[in-house]
Amino acid sequence: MNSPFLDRLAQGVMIFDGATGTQYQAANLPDSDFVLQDREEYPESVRLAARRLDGKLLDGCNEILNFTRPDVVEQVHLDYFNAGSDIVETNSFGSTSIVLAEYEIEELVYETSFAAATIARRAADKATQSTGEQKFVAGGVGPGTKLISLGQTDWETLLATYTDSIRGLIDGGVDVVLLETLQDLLMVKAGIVASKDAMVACGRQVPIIVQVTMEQTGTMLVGSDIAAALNMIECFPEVVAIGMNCATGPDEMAPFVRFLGENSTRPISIQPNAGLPMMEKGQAVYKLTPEQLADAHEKFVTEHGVALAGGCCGTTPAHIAEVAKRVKGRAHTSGHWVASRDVYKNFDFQYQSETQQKARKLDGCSSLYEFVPYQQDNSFLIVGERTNANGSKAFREMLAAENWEGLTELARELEGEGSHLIDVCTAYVGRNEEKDMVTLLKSYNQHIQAPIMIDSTEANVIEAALQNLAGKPVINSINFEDGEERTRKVLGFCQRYGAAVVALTIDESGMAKTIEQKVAVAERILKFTREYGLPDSDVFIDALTFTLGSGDEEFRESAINTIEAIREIKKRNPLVNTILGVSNVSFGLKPALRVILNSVFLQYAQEAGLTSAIVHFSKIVPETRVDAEVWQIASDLVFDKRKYAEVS
Ligand code: THG
Repeated sequence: MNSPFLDRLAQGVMIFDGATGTQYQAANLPDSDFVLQDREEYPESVRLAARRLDGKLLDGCNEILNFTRPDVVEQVHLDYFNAGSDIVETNSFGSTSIVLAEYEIEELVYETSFAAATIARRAADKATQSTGEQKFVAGGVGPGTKLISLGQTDWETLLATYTDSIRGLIDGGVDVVLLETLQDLLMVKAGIVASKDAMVACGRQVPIIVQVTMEQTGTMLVGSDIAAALNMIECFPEVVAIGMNCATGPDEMAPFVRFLGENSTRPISIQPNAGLPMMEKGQAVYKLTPEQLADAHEKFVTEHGVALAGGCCGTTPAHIAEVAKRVKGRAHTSGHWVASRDVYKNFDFQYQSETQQKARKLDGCSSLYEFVPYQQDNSFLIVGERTNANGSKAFREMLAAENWEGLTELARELEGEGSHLIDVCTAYVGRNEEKDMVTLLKSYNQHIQAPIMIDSTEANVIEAALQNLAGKPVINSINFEDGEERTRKVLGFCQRYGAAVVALTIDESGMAKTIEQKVAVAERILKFTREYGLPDSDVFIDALTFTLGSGDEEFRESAINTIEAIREIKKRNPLVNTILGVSNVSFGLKPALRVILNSVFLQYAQEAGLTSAIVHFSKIVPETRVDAEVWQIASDLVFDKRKYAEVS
């Protein structure tokens, strides 16, 4: 893709702007600037709103200045460009229906953003002329005032208004979309998906920068840690820089900047406040000097790979001038992302480059709260099986009784016994699977730390789940039983929402039985997942087994074939993950025997390269805790080593 912004980013450190709200305040604007008048030059919708508002004061609505005082907005941009900014942010922080509704102008989202982008574009073009260096515009979108993960708004509302806002920004000529001050990972996801939708609607692609806000507590406002944030955001190749702004000064941000420097595959964008606010005469004041901010950025750039440096609350053109003096244009030498810098010369919207995929350090999935690596030290990735309407009587009964608290308690139990992920299935005949999934996930979002594996075969259920899960979940599962259409649909979801996927070795002719068949279906699946831009490690191949409990002649080799298929799939595709619903192997047997057979099967599968398993973990026993003879009998069953009685 051709992007002058990315070309410039590849060359060296870029300087963002500083705070704008305080600049407007400093301009001592009269109240009349916060009243929308009916003026001929305004778009019809704005004129309509003006007539309806009838002189009402929209106190504190800086977005309205895009109509009433474009000269002031433009001057603030020019002040920052003149101070050395390479890129400024449009005056559209609150341009969503959620915020604008507080001023009764929620229908003006597109117009407000469009006007903001037009003004910043004009300023950037003027500054490019006057300074002789190319200046850029970031279309800014803020968090709004409602937290989606806490149920204060919903996916459709947030996606729709973010999309309107970003369409306005793109149509108005921005070079990049900047999602900033984000406090909730589901909000981040909605912002990214909205950016993609807006690009399609506008017919123009622009890169995305995401900046989250880390509170002094060490997490985002709703509790996400920095690893969960990075893990989720790295799903999206459209995001070209990841970072932080607001809440604290550079000192408090330093540990997270370090984390991003060590782990992020994307350049880092940091805009701290001018220190923590001090209260003086009922006013928040920020005390960090321009030199202190520049000192911090110099350290961030030299040690942690910061590539975009700016300021947030309390920073001024004087701060930006000092930061520019120190770090502007510096070659990128630090930060893990520098290893994949070539990406920025050859940027692709659909795919992470191979370099970027290989550089990815946070190989795993995440919940709203935490990152969970696929590779677990001394263990396999444990997926709790009991939160499943098909797999647990207790779950089924609580679902029928709509006992959401009990269902949440059950998930807590799985976490408590060591499950890294929770496999959730709400398919229950006579009930609405999608509605149950959404209700349950809303509760899990607030009470369960572990990431979710969405266990459903229905595309609508999977999509609804993805719209309600912050972080990066795993979809369970796809297969080719009904051909390729549904598989394509679900892989499209992985790309759109950011998710990993489990793929079963089932094709149009049914469940693969031989090693060769299982391996062939796996290879066919991987062609698809790669086509949809999924890194191999985000694919879990499930080579499935039939139960050995039936005693059917046909299935005697089922477990061996599964184990050998896993070995071969791992050998051919070392980065791919493998998974099994282990308890399947023992359906129909007595509970005590199931414990042994499951444990034996799991151990041999692990030795063959199995990386993950859906299990009832408290019922898995290690070989050392099982009577040797009993273990041997179960092994013989798995490996189909029948001993026949001598016929005399
Ligand atoms: N592969 C993938 N996903 C899967 C499976 C798989 N999801 C569903 C299933 N198989 C894995 N989950 C379970 C859950 C429970 C049981 C088996 C597999 C189980 N339950 C007891 C039973 O049915 O006898 C009931 C226990 C109870 O009622 O408490 O065995 O293979 N990708």
